[in-house]
Amino acid sequence: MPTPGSERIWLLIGTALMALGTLAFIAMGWNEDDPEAQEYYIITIFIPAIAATSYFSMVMGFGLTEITVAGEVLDIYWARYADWLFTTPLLLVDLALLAGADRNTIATLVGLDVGMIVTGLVGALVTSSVTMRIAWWGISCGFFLALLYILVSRLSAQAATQSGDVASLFSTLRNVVILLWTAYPIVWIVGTEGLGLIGLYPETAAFMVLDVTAKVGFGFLLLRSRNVLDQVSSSAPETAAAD
Ligand SMILES: *C/C=C(C)/C=C/C=C(C)/C=C/C1=C(C)CCCC1(C)C
Repeated sequence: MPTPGSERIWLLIGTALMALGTLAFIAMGWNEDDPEAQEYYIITIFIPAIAATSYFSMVMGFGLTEITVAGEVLDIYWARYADWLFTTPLLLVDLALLAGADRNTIATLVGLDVGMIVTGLVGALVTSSVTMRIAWWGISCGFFLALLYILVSRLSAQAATQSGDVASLFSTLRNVVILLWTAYPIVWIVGTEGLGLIGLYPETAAFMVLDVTAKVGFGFLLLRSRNVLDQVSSSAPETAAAD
């Protein structure tokens, strides 16, 4: 039986892996001098860098608050949401750049994403009742479903006009996002924030594995395809800046 606070081991491992991911991406981008390919490196480096600081704040107990719901004390790691508020839009911008998306599509994706994270945070902090927490989870899932819809419809249609290699890298990364991101609301609802079917120890481990895969794993898949990134710059001439 894990003792209270023992979930911090996973937070410590998360901090280390995010920091290593950041350093690896910096090293991978060091010799990139095409400004448009550099965009991907800059965005993708910030993702694990932000997560590393958030994880560190949770290890240190800063990103943690205690709330009482129906007489039960819950440990809520609010710093996750601060991390996700910035890192999930950056992940979507990476995907959107690959797809050669227009500005409206990017704005729609980011808006839905911010809606999802902010309402998820409300769900995590509401103390009135478990039902009310689950209602906010449901609202957040609504934003998430709309986001998934834009990913598979509009964004995929735009990616299909890109060259074969770019389109195929896009679909790989899009599928990784759909699969991994769908696990988050499930972990949340079975975990301590929701129904409490699993404890904080396994929940923290699950979020750590998901976060590292969705950020560092995603980043490796994207940045190792340097020849593909060079093709995007030539095939998608700054549509967003031109209009
Ligand atoms: C690197 C961090 C990532 C990719 C985080 C993704 C987070 C989500 C897709 C969270 C979704 C949630 C809902 C859809 C319902 C409410 C609870 C959340 C915030 C966990």
